Amino acid sequence: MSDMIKDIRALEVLDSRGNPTVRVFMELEDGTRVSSSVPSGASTGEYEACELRDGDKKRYGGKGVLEAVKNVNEIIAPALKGINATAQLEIDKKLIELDATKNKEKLGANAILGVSMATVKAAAQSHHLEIYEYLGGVEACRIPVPCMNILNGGEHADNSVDIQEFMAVPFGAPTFKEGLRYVAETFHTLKKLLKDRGLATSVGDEGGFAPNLKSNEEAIEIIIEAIEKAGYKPGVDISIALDSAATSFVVGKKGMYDMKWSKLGKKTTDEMIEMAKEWVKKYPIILWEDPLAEEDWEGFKKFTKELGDKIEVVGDDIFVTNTKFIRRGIEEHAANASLIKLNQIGTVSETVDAVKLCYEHNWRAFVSHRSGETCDTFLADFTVAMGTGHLKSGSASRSERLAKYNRLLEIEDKLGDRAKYYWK
Ligand code: 2PG
Ligand code: MG
Repeated sequence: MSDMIKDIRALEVLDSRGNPTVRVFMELEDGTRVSSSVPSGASTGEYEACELRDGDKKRYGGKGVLEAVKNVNEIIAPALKGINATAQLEIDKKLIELDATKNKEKLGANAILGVSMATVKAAAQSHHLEIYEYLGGVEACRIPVPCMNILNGGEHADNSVDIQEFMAVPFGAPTFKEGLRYVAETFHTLKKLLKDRGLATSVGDEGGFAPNLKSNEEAIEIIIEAIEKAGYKPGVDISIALDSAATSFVVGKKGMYDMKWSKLGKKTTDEMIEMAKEWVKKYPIILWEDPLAEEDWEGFKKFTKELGDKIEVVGDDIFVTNTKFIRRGIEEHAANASLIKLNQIGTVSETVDAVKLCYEHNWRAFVSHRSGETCDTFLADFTVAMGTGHLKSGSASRSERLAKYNRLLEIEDKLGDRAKYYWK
């Protein structure tokens, strides 16, 4: 029986925010059947691959993806039928050629990625391999440290906190299973602390709490308290990672930021860096993503010069998982790590290229979910296959977030003694 692609079909389904997204079904000649669902961001970088939306205001406020679905069914499916599912590079190349635009705006990166991921899944299943084994081979045994986003702000919540993500990072745990327990317990302790203070315990898009606090620093302080009350040592067992998603703070002219949610007021790039330096001195911060806006390359360089030897400086909106921008970042020392989101670039092979480029230059690669997710767990396998050592998949609530963490528990269990867990 052959692993040739027999059929590809797409369907419009809903993501964790109730917005339409693309699900792709693939069937091989040997009877293998898989499906794959595409996530969607809220705080998106300007140069991300295009997420094709119908724009028909009569359906889902214009967010329908029927065009992308049609592109899979009518353009992509006929072009890929008969190709072996193991020919990932050939298939991804064909998808890029069929689209033939710079940012995948013709077919839609949502259509393309759905097919690209489904191809990996189908090939793995057809050859009786786990996805991480198929993609990563014998080397795939490093389980990532789960950077758990326990407090949400910015564009991901309706509260008074500017920083989009406050993550608890159990880098001192001996295994993934234990690390996940450390931060899940911290999450529950935080809930109790918030409740005791009469603060809201409702959650944001990524499952973290979204209370109205007086300041961003109060958020860090209450998390440190939660870590301690849960029985762990801040900076030893669990550290803190931040994603400012600072592109969402930009106002007026370049290099001006407005931390509007907390009403902290306007800050220049230099003032943002000074604030970060102070926080890094004061708090056990291990990683800082998008401390500045996507167009503030000079600021990123300065930030990295000041703090790059102390913490991991991750670029998300500035690099958008695109080797062109990551390469510039490496040359200009604008960070020391890149965020990795499959749908920012649109195919699995291009995402692998982005990770490899980071490794070649001693950068780290930080794999990420999107704020709009599905229960697809491809991300977990992908992270193990790439051996990135860390990932973020939201909090200890909302099943679409936990689906990835639970899959990692499964992989760690399956790998047994071969599983490795360490931060760096
Ligand atoms: C981010 C992501 C994921 P979004 O900024 O890193 O946490 O958010 O998917 O909204 O871009
Ligand atoms: Mg980000």
